[in-house]
Amino acid sequence: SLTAFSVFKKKSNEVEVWFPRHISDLDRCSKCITKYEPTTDPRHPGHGDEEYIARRKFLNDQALEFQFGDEIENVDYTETEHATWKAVYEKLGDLHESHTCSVYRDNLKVLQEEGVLTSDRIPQMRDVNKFLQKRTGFELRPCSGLLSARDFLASLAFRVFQTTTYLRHHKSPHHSPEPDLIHELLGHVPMFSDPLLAQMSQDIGLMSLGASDENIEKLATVYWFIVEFGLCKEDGKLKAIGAGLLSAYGELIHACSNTPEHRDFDPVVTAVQKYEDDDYQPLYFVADSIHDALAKLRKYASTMDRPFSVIYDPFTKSIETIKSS
Ligand code: HBI
Ligand code: FE
Repeated sequence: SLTAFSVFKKKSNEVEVWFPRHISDLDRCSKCITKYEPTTDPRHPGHGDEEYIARRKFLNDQALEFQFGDEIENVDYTETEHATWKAVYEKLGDLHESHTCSVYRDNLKVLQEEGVLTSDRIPQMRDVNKFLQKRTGFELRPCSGLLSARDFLASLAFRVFQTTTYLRHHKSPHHSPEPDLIHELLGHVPMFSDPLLAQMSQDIGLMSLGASDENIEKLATVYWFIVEFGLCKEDGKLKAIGAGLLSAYGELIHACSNTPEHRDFDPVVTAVQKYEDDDYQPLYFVADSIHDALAKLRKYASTMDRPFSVIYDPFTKSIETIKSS
């Protein structure tokens, strides 16, 4: 089948990388990379647990079947899964006032008031989508694990967030080496409810379309340090804006403490910073605000070279390109 990696269109001397032009093309953007598989990696808390591995595979296989236009199927979560959800939900709640930004707290409150996020039950993706639709037009689409950066970022261009549907292992509720549904729902969803964070995510996605491997790496790194592990300053204190922090009790405390290094967010510097993906970060970037991060990112975007510019049409959910002269 065709993927962003396998299709190249050759025109005279130029090689043009295939990229999705319409939201339905995201059916071809589901390439997973294997890292931290519970089947083979002893660092995965589910390693050796056959029941967990089978459950994760069942949910991933179901996610892979999803095609554009399908109604998202409800998942019948087990009592163990609901209990894991509840444990994480309640423990993270202790840090909300002290460690999370106001955008997060405000949106989480609305999600709770509308009954979309409750501690007792794992919400269904369809119900979350109804909420996001009226806030920012972002939508969750089921995916089957860690995607290639190229496919993952391309989805953001269409305000689509590829979402895992399995949960972390019940013996390790406060840490997961890979994205899981708890990370997506408690970390990302309240932030994608914010118009500026939504716009910033879509901007990163639009910049990624047809970009060189080198630029994809830079954009993935910016995404990592701001959308996943970003901090901002509020009332003179460090607060989390990144979903990887908002969904991880231990690292949330670490990130806002004096232990790690903190530097001002600057896309030019951030884009080439090496990062840690199997331990706490030794370094975090701090933005003045989400507004400030978006402004800096837009300035950075104008310096990224591509032989064409990209226009997103929200009415048809499609991309037009204009050749640069
Ligand atoms: N895939 N499902 C999923 N979720 C992520 O958060 C994710 C991904 N693939 C790549 C990725 N994040 C990172 O490389 C980002 O920095 C782009
Ligand atoms: Fe994430």
